Amino acid sequence: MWVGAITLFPAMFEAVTAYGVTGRAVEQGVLEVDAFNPRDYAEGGYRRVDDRPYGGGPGMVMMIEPLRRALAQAKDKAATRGLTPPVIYLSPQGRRLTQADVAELAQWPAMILLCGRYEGIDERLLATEVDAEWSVGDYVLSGGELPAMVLMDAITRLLPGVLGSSESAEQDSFSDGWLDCPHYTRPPLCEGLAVPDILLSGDHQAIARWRHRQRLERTALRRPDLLQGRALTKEEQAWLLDLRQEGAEVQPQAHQGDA
Ligand code: 9D3
Repeated sequence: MWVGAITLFPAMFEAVTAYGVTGRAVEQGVLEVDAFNPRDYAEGGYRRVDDRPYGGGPGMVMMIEPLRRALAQAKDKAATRGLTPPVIYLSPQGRRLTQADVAELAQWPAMILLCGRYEGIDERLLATEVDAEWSVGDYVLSGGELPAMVLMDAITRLLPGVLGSSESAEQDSFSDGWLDCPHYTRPPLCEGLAVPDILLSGDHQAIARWRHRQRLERTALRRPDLLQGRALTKEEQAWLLDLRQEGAEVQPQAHQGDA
């Protein structure tokens, strides 16, 4: 996947391109990131990219022209590869990104990620240039770069060949959309805390069942919203009933077809 990043802070993207799973994807040529800095396309000795908002008020607004030229450069670069990427604007006004959205975006061969700073971008640039608008959550950040990197990281993990087979097998397991089970490694006893016996038993079927149940219980207790509207097997329903009888506050499962 080719990603063009429109950003006043291109160096921030080294966090993605130089480290870990995403860094390896860049080395493999599975991910390519080109940054385009509106500052490089700004005019005058001051290379201004922001200006005061019409109508008054605090903060500054990103100017249209430097952004338009940076976008045109990104599109030209993509075109040399036969690509016509959508322009995605990371913004608090966008739809909140989910794993399902990430999986759809991972199908594109290229995208241009537009990162705002200051109070935001002149609405006319957005109206004419932006194809989709995404938020990464309901909290206030200082700009679109970290959200763009969050999106790139989430997408890159889904690209063919990026994760090892053991890591990617996890993705199509039954538990997709549930919370993970607890994990343990050596030593078996640490400051009086033991690893659950079953994990040392060597009984792989029993271990799989225990993990399955842990996932369900943790999801029911911590993120009951993730279970709403999901069909559960008889055994899973029985586990939830046990949890409730142990005194936990677990919402009864809505059955498929219930409102
Ligand atoms: C304090 C400024 N706010 C006034 C009501 C508006 C505002 C402007 C710019 C809030 C945040 C930002 C910068 N944020 C992003 O560019 C951003 C973002 C975010 O802040 N939270 C979650 N997802 C995203 S995607 C882009």
